[in-house]
Amino acid sequence: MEVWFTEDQTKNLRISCRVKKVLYNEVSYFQKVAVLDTPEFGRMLTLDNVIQTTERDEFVYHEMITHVGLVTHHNPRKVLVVGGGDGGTIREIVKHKEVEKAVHVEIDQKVIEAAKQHLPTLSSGFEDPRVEIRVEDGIKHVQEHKNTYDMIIIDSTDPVGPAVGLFSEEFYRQVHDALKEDGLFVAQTESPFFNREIIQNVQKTLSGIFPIARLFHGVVPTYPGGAWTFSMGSKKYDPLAVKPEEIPQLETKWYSADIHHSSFILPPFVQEYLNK
Ligand code: AG3
Repeated sequence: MEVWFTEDQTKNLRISCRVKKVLYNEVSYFQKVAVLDTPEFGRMLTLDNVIQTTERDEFVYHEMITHVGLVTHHNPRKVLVVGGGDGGTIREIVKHKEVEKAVHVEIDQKVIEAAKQHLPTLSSGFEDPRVEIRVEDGIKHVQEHKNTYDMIIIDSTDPVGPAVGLFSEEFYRQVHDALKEDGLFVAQTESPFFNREIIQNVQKTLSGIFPIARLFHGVVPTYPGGAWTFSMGSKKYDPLAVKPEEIPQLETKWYSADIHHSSFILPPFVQEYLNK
């Protein structure tokens, strides 16, 4: 029997992948959590039938959501991750020796459990002694920790359901206040093709809160449209001012000194709607 997984990426567009085996399939308090083994992308984590990450293409997203900001900061010692229970973001953060503590706040214990059981190449970073995992509401954690972090990473799902609050102006102000005086943050901000309004709004909001607001991008084949954006809000450091020789040699497959800068070069159609 053929088994296929399908995500409705937009109202009019779907992605389907053949499934070899269903490795995990549970309903948590928040959502349906599944890990599927697929011939094309390896193991795949889905939440409410939305692809979160796959073994084959996760490296681009996880390297971009972490290294661009960590390198820009120069000396990130205390880092917070909100979301990203699969562990990919944490795995990249612990590659930085200067990081003394990485606090990981995930709202859904079942996502962590699924990743620990079935996504070992992502969840490996959880074992690092500098990592503290907390199963709680990221919004509340941010509200309760003022002036605490050098970098905050918002590794969220799409802005539907519980993640809506993670894209709000109020939350970005709280993130600003949870950062130290030279802190910065990075959030995943969806597709430049299908989520133009989200990107416009986030960038506009961040420009009103942070002295430096930037948009950069990478490629994630299993996400809608393939091209994917990230937004940075920074109190002091500008990612564009990082000199190539300051970028450390990290074990990466996508991020590099050249990619650091090229990822901020935006195609005219995006630049145009950002200027509006
Ligand atoms: N966060 C989810 C990004 C959004 C994907 N959207 C989609 N497939 N419609 C990824 C978490 C990985 N740590």
